[in-house]
Amino acid sequence: VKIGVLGVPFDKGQPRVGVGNGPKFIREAGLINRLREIHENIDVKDYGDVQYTIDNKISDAIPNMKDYEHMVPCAERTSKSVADIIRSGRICLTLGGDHSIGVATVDGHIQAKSENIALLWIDAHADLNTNKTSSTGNTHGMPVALLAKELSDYWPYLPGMDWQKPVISIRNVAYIGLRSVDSFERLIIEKLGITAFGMEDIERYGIDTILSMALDKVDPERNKSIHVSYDIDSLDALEAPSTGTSVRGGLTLREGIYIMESIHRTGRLGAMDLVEVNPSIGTERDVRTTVEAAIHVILAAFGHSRRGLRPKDSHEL
Ligand code: DIR
Ligand code: MN
Ligand code: MN
Ligand code: MN
Repeated sequence: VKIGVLGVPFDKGQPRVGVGNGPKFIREAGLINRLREIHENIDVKDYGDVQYTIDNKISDAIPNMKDYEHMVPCAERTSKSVADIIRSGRICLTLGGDHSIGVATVDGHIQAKSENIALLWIDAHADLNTNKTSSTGNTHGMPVALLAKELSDYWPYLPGMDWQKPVISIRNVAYIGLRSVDSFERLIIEKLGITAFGMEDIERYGIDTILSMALDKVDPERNKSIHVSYDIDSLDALEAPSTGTSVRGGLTLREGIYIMESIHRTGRLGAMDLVEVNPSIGTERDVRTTVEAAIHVILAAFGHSRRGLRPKDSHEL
């Protein structure tokens, strides 16, 4: 397994400072070496952090899209980096930063793999607002709406975003973990029949069944490259307190890990984002809890086994 790690220390998609330090804290907790320790066939390359410069040509700010002139150049750089990493034969692991970067990582994945991808959006929130429906103007609440073909008519012309095609059909998107959905988002989910599993569905069916149901919808032939965009606030606020918009009643860490163990078993993970870890929120202990949760979820995605791995030459014992 070849992995490319990319940091996107972007925090302008939401109001709280600190989420830009997510990549730094996750790396400092030993992510790269812990990935290498999963087993000897793992090849990890760290591509460092995406740099961008604010685009002064974007003078016409878009109504109700905060810091648009920051979001655009960061997204363009991120998309290119993700596409390059995937083209070089690696699974791209992007560390956020806030979830507005999901536009760019999914776009990059689609650019690199011309075939359809299946997108799993693991989140307490639907991130399905347009600038017309958002009550906050925060772009971390908008990435899925920017990506979906079916919603492209509902956006104004977005200067500087011409490279970004709303290429994914919303039929290829499944949500898991929803429990804080705005009323317009709910309307869109119902109108378009989007595959969306809220916490009550997980309660009812269990996480294993939910995952099969999700893949039956977005990847029925089990042949797509899978993109998992994992918002750490999908986990319960007790499991991941250091995040900007935590919501109680979420996934346990066990369910959160199980999702990625299952996706690993498909052998078709193409890219994963781990976003919204904010080390400036909560106590030192909260930060440690959250960063460790993020790392456990990531390690599961790349084959870490909770039952332990057999030693390589165990047949000789
Ligand atoms: C809300 C909150 N739906 C918004 N979104 C969050 O601002 O659009 N996304 N917290 O992660
Ligand atoms: Mn999100
Ligand atoms: Mn969220
Ligand atoms: Mn968010």
